[in-house]
Amino acid sequence: MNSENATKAEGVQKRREGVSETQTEDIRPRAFIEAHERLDRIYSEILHLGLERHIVELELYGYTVLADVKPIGFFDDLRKTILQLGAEDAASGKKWPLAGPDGGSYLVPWLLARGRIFEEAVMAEKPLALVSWLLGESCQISSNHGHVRVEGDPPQGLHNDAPMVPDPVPDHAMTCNMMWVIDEFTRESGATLVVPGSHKRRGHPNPGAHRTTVPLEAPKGSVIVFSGNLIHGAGARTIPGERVGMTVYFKRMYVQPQEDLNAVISDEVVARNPPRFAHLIGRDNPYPAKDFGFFNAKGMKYMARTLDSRG
Ligand SMILES: O=C(O)CCC(=O)C(=O)O
Ligand SMILES: [Fe+2]
Repeated sequence: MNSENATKAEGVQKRREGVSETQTEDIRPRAFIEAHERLDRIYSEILHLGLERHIVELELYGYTVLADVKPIGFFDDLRKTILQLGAEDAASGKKWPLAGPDGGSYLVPWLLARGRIFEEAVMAEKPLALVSWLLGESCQISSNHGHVRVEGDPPQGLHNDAPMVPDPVPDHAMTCNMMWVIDEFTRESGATLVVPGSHKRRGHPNPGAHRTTVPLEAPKGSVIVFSGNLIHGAGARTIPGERVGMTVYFKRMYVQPQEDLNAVISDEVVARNPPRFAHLIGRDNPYPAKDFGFFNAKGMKYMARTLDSRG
């Protein structure tokens, strides 16, 4: 830590104590102190990992590209595993087409419940720190998908990742994505297309929005993090071969998950991962209450107030 960062960290320490020069004890209610501590943890992590530039990019453009998240061999392993699982789905009649029955592009769903490598990916510290900044520490995983795009299919329809929510969507992101760039993203390869800055427009795209997009160009081995309010969609691949991307889709804690990962991930898998993993898959989500019981009390710790949308 350099001296500038050390001073900033000291500032965090002082705030955590919550005591000003003239006041000797922190009189704030416990819930407010805890909410403040959550903000401090997000702040410290961003400084510690040197992610300040990425925060500015997320704020301005609605997306950012991270390098050096994992060694390149990790991305090779992800590719092999996703394609193998996709082949298994096809063999068992469960292929999930992304461009109609005649298209060749497909989705490989439920990844986090289908291999240890995905457990490691969702816990990667740099993208997870940015996700926590966008959605708060209480965020959870909605789904984990492989997106295989092939030549000849049209681009995906543009959308934001706030489906079923009418305009105007909330100012803050309710969801966001890690997009793991497993094959190089270029316009020709079928990179995700985005409308820079559209996360501020608080709405779904208008017809013709494709003319306003740019491709998210990024080398293999990158991880893109983007706000769920950003207008985006997979581009058309115009060269032979396959573009493999992997999303880890995150949501605020009160939002329904796309995949009920909590129901299918075993206690054994939870036990071999860091404590945050259990929370991320929804182990302690108080919703929905079951059998006329009250909410699951374990998740109540986040029901505390903060004025910050990241808290
Ligand atoms: O595959 C991509 O590039 C984007 C996929 C996407 O945005 C989605 O499925 O919601
Ligand atoms: Fe999307």
